[in-house]
Amino acid sequence: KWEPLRKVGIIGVPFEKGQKKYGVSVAPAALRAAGLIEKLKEIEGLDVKDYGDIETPGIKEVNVANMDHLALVSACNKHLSACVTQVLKDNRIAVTIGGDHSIGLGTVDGHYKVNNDMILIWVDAHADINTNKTSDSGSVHGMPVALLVKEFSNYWPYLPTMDWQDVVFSIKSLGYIGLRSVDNFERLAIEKYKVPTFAMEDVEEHGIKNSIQHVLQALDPTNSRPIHVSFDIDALDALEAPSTGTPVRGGLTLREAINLMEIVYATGRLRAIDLVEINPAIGNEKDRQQTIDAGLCILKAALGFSRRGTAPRGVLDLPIQ
Ligand code: B3U
Ligand code: MN
Ligand code: MN
Repeated sequence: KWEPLRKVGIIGVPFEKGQKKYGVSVAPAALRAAGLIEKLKEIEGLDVKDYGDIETPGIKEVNVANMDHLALVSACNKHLSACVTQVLKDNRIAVTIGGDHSIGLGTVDGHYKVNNDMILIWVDAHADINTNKTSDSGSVHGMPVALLVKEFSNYWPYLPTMDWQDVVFSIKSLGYIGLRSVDNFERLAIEKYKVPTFAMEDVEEHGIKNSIQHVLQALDPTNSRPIHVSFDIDALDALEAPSTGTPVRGGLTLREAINLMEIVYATGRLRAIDLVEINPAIGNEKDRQQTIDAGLCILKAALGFSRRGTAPRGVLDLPIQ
């Protein structure tokens, strides 16, 4: 029987070279300034440890066709992977604050090293499963899933600087929620490998509760595997989270995202969360606050905050005059 783990470790990753816009690297500082650590500490019974931000050393670039800044992406993720492994070995849920979504490479690699039976729920408007052959952008934040899964090894050339990565995670352990901007070859991959996917059309039909439950059930029918949720803030509707690099209209409401996280929390099996692609440099002050606040609500829901409220522990009556 699984019980929610009540200890978390926070890792900030001020990294933005997986995409082209300035600003995602500011998100860890912006979330901290908005009270991230304090707000998580307010959650009843939650032990929060801040592991700080990871640094990416300046490094010599390599040239790989249609793959921007591979050497930097690789160096950042190698370091991040080791940090996530450390947090999990400290028996804490690894909460990684990006940064762009290329950092999903390091978080999943680091998680897999501790829990090789983990399942991965990718919550995103995009599928992020392009190779450098199928990508229109050359941005690695559209490729992390393709880099992670062993079934894709034939689709990649030799990638210099990436030797540290053991490509052992299986696409059979992956599910998607929230998709609504999927490239042609990405769709082919989802169909070829039968990835359990609740795109926005399916969320529409089944509701968010059944959608996440179906994905969890499909990946893990016996409810026995640790869960990693990689949450791209652009899964939310562009009206709910405007400060992000590639917003797409018609996405999840914040209520749906909170409910999804509450359901994952309730399994007791959540072991890692990534929150990525918040870009505080996009939009006005209200957009920024709204997006950061949405991110905080999502993390709180994943870590046991109850919208019903929590009665004081061990207290049976109201204070008497
Ligand atoms: N699929 C496109 C667009 C994209 C992916 N992820 C984001 N945008 N945020 C690509 O570039 O691969
Ligand atoms: Mn993404
Ligand atoms: Mn996205």
